[in-house]
Amino acid sequence: MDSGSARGLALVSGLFIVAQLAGACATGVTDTDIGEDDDGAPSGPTGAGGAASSTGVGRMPTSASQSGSGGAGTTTATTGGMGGATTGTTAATTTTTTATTTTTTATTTTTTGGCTPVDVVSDGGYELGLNTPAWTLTSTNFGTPICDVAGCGTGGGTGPRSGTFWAWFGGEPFYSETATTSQTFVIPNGSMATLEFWLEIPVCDSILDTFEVTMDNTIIYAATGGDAACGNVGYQLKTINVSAYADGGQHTLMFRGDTSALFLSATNFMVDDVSLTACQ
Ligand SMILES: [Ca+2]
Repeated sequence: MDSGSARGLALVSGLFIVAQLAGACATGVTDTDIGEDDDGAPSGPTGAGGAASSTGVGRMPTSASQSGSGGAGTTTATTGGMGGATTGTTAATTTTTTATTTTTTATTTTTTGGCTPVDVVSDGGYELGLNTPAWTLTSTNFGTPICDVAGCGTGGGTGPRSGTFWAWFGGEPFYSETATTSQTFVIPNGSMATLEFWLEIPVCDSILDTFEVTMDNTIIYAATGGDAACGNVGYQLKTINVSAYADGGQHTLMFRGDTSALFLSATNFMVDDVSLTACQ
């Protein structure tokens, strides 16, 4: 009797687990919706149930009802909490890298001998919103490259790496799109300067699509729609030595995406958490 009851109980439990798994699979289908509808209707977090058509990777048209320029306080808070980037001289970008970078801070600070690291980029996390005054913004189709999830969707990617906003280059399945964010600042005269930014390329359409980072119109980083990172969800840190520009003069940093719609899909270059750290 007892063993029979136990088996019966096990069978019921097993059926319950199967039912749970089936439920989990059904939920997973919803999650396969990797982008936004292009019809302008907010799809919301529920998505379209995983149709996964080629248009699903595009960006929603920017609407006028965006939440706008909130979040400045968030930027300040996260920057203050960081303490140092990969080189240890950066005032950091986001809380998620804190564990990695904190350990290098003390070392580098001492080895640079009196260097006072300063991040010359304003609003490097784009948290001042869709029309952040810290950056000069252009976009052929969307008015601004700056996105939040509510306005743009995620294009198959993470969305913001930190905070609420990030810069999305591309995202247009049917038309050519050129988008830029640029900023001019003075890089102190010193021995070193390091540019860091986080890049994600969750979807690619064509190798002809390009992403470039320039300093004074000189390309210092480039990727294409044929990049090895295409299709990878998750931001990757890019670190570029820009010490050649540490001369006390003004310099202009630009992020630029040029994407076509060759195969009627989108290439999505996502950028967040930009910093340029120099000694002064
Ligand atoms: Ca951000």
